[in-house]
Amino acid sequence: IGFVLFVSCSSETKITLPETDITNASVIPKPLKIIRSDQGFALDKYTALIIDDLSPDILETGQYLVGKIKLKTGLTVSSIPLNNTKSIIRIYKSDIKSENDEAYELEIKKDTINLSANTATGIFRGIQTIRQLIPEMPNDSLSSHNIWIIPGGKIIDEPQYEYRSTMLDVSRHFFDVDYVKKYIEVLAYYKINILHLHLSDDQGWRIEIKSWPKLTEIGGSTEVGGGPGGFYTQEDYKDIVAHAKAHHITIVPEIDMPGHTNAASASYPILNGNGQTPKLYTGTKVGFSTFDTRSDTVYLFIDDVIREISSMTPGPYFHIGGDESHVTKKEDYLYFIKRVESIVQKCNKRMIGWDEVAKSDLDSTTIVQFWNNRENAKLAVEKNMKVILSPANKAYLDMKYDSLTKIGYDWAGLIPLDTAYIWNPEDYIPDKYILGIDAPLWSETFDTTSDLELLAFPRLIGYAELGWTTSGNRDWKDYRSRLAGQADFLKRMDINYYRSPLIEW
Ligand code: TNX
Repeated sequence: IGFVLFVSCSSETKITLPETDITNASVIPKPLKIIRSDQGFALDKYTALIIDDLSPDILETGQYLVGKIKLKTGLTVSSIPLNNTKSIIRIYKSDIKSENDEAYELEIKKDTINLSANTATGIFRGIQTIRQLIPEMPNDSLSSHNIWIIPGGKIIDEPQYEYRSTMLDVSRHFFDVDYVKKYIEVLAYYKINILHLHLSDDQGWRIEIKSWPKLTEIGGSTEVGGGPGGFYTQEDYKDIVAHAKAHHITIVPEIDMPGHTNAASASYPILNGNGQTPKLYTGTKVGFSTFDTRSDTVYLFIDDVIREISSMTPGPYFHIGGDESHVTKKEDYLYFIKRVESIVQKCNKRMIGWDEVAKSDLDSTTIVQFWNNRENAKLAVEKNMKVILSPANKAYLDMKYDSLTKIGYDWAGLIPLDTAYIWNPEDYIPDKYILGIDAPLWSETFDTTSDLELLAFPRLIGYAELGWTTSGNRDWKDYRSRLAGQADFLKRMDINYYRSPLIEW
């Protein structure tokens, strides 16, 4: 959307009026309630931002908004009203009705924007909505100086699910701290609140463990295709966690085991228990490695790994993988998963595992991530466990869009934009068991950030909406036009994306 053109009755003069219908705005995810008022707010060089709260986390969100307005419009919003100030953005904590921690209310009037929430996170989510409502271009026919008209009305909003995630596989190919930080900034814009990092696999161990230094020295030294690999030092990891936290995003670390552990065993051969030192692996096969599940040393090792990572991870979750352990005996697998669960709990984290873990005798607080096997998801529900949905044929970011996509896989099918968007988590399991959704991006088939982005965008934007917006508020046609409205943002962020022919970009 841009500006609506009105031709006046006296014919000659053409006046450009701004779009003032807030229900036409390209906001993603679609908010819970939008009420239009048609009284646009004028953002200009005199606009001030007033924060009625002294807590540092709220003040920080205000600073963040000032920075983002500057980036998009060039305007420096003042923190005190100026002589000519006619419009004020007000941020404050208040008792809004919702009990959801991420809920916010936004009221946009002619001279004021009121953004309120019960928490800094709610404010932060609301700020993303404000950012998306600011038009790309100023409307200079209204005044001698530039004015960005924000459409007026009221938005009452909160997410449907508390876990709205994407996973990045930094093991098959490594992506550095600066890139992950940029990625986090884009996720935040679409109100995604979890970044799941797949930190270990057969091809690479990517996180420094002080008590087992060879993991990164050896296990981090290569990747699929034989490239140089890499790893995060603990300082790097803390840096990522802090950047995520500043964007109200939780990092979920994953150490995949007992399968997918070739890089670990190549670093410390004692872990596989078969008396052999495996070579570093740079191929793309899965399911050939396993830890020795009956070795106490293995559990000492896992204890150290989970403890060191947990101590740097403020979020409540620890993902232990558990998928495709094809060379681990069934009883060994079940025993292993249960024993690892107790280690995770000892470190005060809630365990997450890929759906195979549901077969083990686990605590109902443990979370099952459905990716492939519906029986496993059913088992989880029977055990009263919460489930994260990642159905591979709908939510896998590494599947090709169509047969022409140069990278990606198609083992779970092709996933064009409509297939990615048009499905309901509730069609898989009853709503009360759904913690949320996670869209995984496995990285076997690409090694550049431009290819990474081509697979992630724009599908990830649709998964952000699936996690936030209720099914009654989702509509493919309406989404299509709002998605077209994201092109300017993606361009500004220098994000590569697939120009799907289904969208009128
Ligand atoms: C299956 S999904 C895997 C990954 C692969 C992916 C490729 C899952 C839990 N395991 O190891 O990278 O397929 O699409």
